[in-house]
Amino acid sequence: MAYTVAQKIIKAHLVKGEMITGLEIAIKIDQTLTQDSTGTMAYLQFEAMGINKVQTKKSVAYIDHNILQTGPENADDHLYIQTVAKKHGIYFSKPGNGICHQVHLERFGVPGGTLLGSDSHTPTGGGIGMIAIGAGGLDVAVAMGGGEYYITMPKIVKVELLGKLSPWVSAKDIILELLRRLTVKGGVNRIFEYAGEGIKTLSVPERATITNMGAELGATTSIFPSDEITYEFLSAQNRETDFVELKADAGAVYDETIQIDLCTIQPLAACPHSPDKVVLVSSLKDIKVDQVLIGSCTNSSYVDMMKVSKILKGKNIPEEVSLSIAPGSKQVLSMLSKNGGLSDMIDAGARILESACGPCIGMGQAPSTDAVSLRTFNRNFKGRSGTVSANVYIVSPEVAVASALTGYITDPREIGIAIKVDMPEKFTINDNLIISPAEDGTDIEIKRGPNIKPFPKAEKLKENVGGKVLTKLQDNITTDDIMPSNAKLLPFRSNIPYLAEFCLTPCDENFPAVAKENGGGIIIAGTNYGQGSSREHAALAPLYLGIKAVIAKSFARIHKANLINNAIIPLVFENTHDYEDIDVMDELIIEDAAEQIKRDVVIVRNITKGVKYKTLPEVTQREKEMLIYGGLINLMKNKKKDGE
Ligand code: MIC
Ligand code: SF4
Repeated sequence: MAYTVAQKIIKAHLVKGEMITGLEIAIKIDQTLTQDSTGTMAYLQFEAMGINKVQTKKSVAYIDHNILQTGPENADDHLYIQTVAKKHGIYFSKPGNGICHQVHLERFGVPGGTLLGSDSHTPTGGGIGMIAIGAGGLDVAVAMGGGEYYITMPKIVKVELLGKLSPWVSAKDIILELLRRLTVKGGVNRIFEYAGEGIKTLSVPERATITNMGAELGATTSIFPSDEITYEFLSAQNRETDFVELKADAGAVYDETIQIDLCTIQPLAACPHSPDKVVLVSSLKDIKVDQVLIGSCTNSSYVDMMKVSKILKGKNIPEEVSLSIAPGSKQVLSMLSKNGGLSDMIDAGARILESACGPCIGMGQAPSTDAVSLRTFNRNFKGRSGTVSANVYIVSPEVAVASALTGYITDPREIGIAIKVDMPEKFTINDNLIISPAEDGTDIEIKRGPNIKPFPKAEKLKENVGGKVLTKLQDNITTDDIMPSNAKLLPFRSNIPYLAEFCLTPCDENFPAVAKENGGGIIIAGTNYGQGSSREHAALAPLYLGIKAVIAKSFARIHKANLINNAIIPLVFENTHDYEDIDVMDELIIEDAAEQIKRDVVIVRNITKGVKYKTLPEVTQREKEMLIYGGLINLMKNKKKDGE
């Protein structure tokens, strides 16, 4: 039988189920990654499992999100993660070492392997030929403990790249083109597998820019084959022994095919406030720019940074523009500092930021009121920058730097002859910010700061589940809406009672108060509910507020899994018109809930209006059990008790 690259890796890691599209499968996870804003919770859950040492081939804990230390909370959480990592067999990447996805690609990713990360952009690893998937912290904790990871076998989409990009057009424009065509929900339950002669023109970091932003399509993951370009990258990282060749078999069958002729792509931009509002950069040319930010896990590689520094060399940023640059890792920063690239940036007037997520998650650099901000990042959801009135555009490094120089959104083809940067033959390797775990962690004491509060526990499903409709939301609600994360809130990622006070407030200011007054209830939403990040806080905060079910037109993958892990029932309207019928404060009830969930159709009765709605749980057998037993932790406890 002929297999695609993704199928080959899945097959080699298949623990349960069959590789049939739409059916549940379980795969063995080789590597895990966590970052600090989801990591604290993941390690608390790992500790609760009582396993001494991680069972993976490699697990790495990164510190890159909660970097501003304006009080003790973040530093306390970092110390917790550092000590937990040392004790339980996990590598620890210290603050300053860089953004998890960039560093993982450089130092740890292995073609042909599986990677599960508590961050939605984990698919960055697909650039090196891994099946790399983002998940909630609890799923990552289970994988660290040696447990399998469950997904619905996705459709495999072949993305055939033809030809070669024109000068000034870059990898970012390829993924923006896909977002333009498919939208933020176009990738749900799909793996995008890149193929065609065009892939040979893309280096590993460029491939990673594309797989990284596959997350914005809602995809399960994205992947490139592992070829001579992958070998060159690994060899430049002194990791040639990690190389294995991986290509699709002749005659491999894909569920869908998309063709992109690279020669026809032009510089693109995603307009406020969604990564799929993509237009030609040239159509935005009179828009004045206040802020330009270059970096993030999407575009902070050595080559990206060198392009930027070469364009900036000998020039000056105009007085009205603020340009900040965050190289993605210590490796990149160190190489820029040695070859003079960094001084070219500084001399042009750029502010150099720490190698971390920084402004991408609102950790500083919030733009001024009503500002236009151009970013090489991957998400431009309203308010994510820290300034609700800001207009954020997502662009390539080339567009960002050209615009920073002119002060207006600029098609870089207008500023002269394109510069070329080659991949280095050897990267500078210095892993002194990566701390190895202890051989024997028995005597390591875990340091827990006062910021760590117990997390809410889900309960066994009651016979009748009901409550008032607390809020009614539109399409494409993001996890940034459900659980806002900015510099003020991120330090409280291990304090759910505090965070719950802000749950859904960007959409409905009174939501936490109304939820409390009514002793919890039900959320009604449109399509693609919970798109964006992997943060399980977007399920834990609603759990704390007593949310029993979310009834939506459709759900985003990771958020739906997080709801189920925490026993909040996700239900999909069979008839989307029923959405219109429901009003806030209607009293809904699901009678005989467990039996209904088992039968795959759940009738929701609207007591206030005296009508019934047919909804579909769209869950697997295992997920049904989770909902009935009260979430993943309770299910695991029960299975242990039963000796399974
Ligand atoms: C994001 O880009 O939204 C984040 C912050 O990296 C999140 C993780 C988090 O909320 O901590 C993600 O992408 O999963
Ligand atoms: Fe960090 Fe932004 Fe990447 Fe999320 S998207 S991991 S916040 S750089």
